[in-house]
Amino acid sequence: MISLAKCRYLASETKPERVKEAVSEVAFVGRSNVGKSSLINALCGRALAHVSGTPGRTRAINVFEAAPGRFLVDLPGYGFAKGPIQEVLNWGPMIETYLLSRPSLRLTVLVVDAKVGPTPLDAQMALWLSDHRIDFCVAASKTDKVKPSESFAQRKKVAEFFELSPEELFWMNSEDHKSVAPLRVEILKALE
Ligand SMILES: Nc1nc2c(ncn2[C@@H]2O[C@H](COP(=O)(O)OP(=O)(O)OP(=O)(O)O)[C@@H](O)[C@H]2O)c(=O)[nH]1
Ligand SMILES: [Mg+2]
Repeated sequence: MISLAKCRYLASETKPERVKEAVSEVAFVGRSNVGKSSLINALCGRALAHVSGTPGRTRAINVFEAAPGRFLVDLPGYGFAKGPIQEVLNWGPMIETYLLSRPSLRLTVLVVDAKVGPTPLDAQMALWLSDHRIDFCVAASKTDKVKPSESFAQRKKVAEFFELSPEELFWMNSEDHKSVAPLRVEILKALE
């Protein structure tokens, strides 16, 4: 039985081809600062991935291993810098090369901000994933920032954007470990 509680840090690489071969893996993508690293920590029940209030904290492909050859992959966020910095660091191509070069990739979790909703870059990412036949699910983060009275309507709105039903959109807040349980189930299924 795979357990995310046993997840440990494995490696940090800036070159996609340097990441070890896996049996199965789940990758996390999304806007910078949306809460990808926090989500990984919530899923694993401890502080594994670096979290920061400064966008662009995760700059490399960070790999965590839940069981031999079973990876969770924290990818750098997009959209925090425009122009030269983004180009020099080559982040877009790094993420895309990674996602296209992993036969073991079972699922990609696209994380979007629950309150902000999907941005044009998130829409582009979803389209890119679909175009490349990469299986993905959408997880809305920071749901604690949405007023409880608006929560249902907001969940429905974000879900509809991705042509999902509200129940198919994971709705979570990294401080509330119970809220990440349904996504954890999905991830464990993918890693099996
Ligand atoms: N209120 C609230 N804040 C959150 C939540 N998840 C993350 N944050 C905060 O959002 C900020 C960014 O979180 P990270 O997990 O570092 O975001 P990231 O997507 O990994 O960012 P990059 O590594 O820059 O791509 C931090 O200040 C977190 O504490 C959440 O569920 N609710
Ligand atoms: Mg991060």
